[in-house]
Amino acid sequence: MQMAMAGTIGTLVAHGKGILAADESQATIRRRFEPYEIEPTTENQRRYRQMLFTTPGLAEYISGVILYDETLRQHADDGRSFVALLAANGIVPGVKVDAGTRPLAGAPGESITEGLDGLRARLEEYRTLGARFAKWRAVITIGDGRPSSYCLDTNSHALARYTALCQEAGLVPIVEPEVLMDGTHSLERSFEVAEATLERVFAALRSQRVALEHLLLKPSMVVPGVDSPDQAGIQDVAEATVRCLRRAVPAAVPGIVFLSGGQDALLATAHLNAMNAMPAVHPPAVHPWPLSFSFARALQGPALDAWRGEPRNVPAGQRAFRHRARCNSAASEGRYSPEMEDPAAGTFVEQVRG
Ligand code: 5MM
Repeated sequence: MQMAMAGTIGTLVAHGKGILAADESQATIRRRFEPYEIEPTTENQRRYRQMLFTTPGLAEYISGVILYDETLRQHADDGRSFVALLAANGIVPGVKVDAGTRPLAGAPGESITEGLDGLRARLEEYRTLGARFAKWRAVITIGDGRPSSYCLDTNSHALARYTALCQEAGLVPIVEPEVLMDGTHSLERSFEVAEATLERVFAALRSQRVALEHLLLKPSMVVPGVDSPDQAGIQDVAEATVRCLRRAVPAAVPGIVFLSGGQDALLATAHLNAMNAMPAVHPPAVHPWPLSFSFARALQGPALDAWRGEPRNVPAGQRAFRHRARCNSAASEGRYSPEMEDPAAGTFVEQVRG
């Protein structure tokens, strides 16, 4: 079991590769489709995911895909299950196993992620269906009096319960404590909350006898609130994020794959790249763990924008998707440059050059 998990982790964090998060729940995919007036039918969701998963050359940049329960059971037009299709291309199928967030009793404005009831049996089924890794997302908000210590503890406890059950079932757990970007908070406040969150999460993991060597961490980058008057530069974000991770994440963890959290797609790539190309800050330029990506919006956004639900736009959607996958692959090795973007991204090139 442990050998198998180590093998899966090695594949997921292979050099120059990252993970596509395509595990949007019904409510989330409805929100993503809405601006394009795409009906969120089961068939449209299947066609959208098929476009992503059949993108030519994807396996060069993408090592794994996180699926939603329904997608894990769906098939491509050629009759192959999505799981079989991905596996045939050397891409590891994974699955979101949490049941989403609900209000945390006694903590107004905070949430707890549910889904522990019956999880052991569900993990068995997911394994049989071909999943090799799993994901559970906890959501932490920053605001007046938030996050509460109570919220950090209950979410860390649930994350650790999930992680222990995954390891028992031989599925690699991705541990995702997302600190939301919503708010007016500063970069410093974001740092404090990220550090406190990671400390609680790793304390809970240890107390629940989890093997740190057999999990992947999926954290947020340390960024100021989206409405903060003091936005941070690319280097500031990269340095704050790496400093925070170095303080809170044990070196035994075999890989860190960031979420994008609603950042502009190109900026998320630039942040990841800056972290992987910072010899001047932390010589030598080697971090204790590979730093890669497990993006949803920052990988899919431009593809969805090109596709717009139209069959004739599939090639354009796949081009846009492959392009972002390629740029993020380069960023995971610190060799991304804004020149890799289209001429249409000229403004961004100038912004990065400063
Ligand atoms: C794809 O979205 C994932 C599931 O969200 P819901 O359960 O709310 O539908 C989400 O966990 C996602 O994997 C991460 O947040 C990363 O996505 P971003 O867009 O932040 O990179």
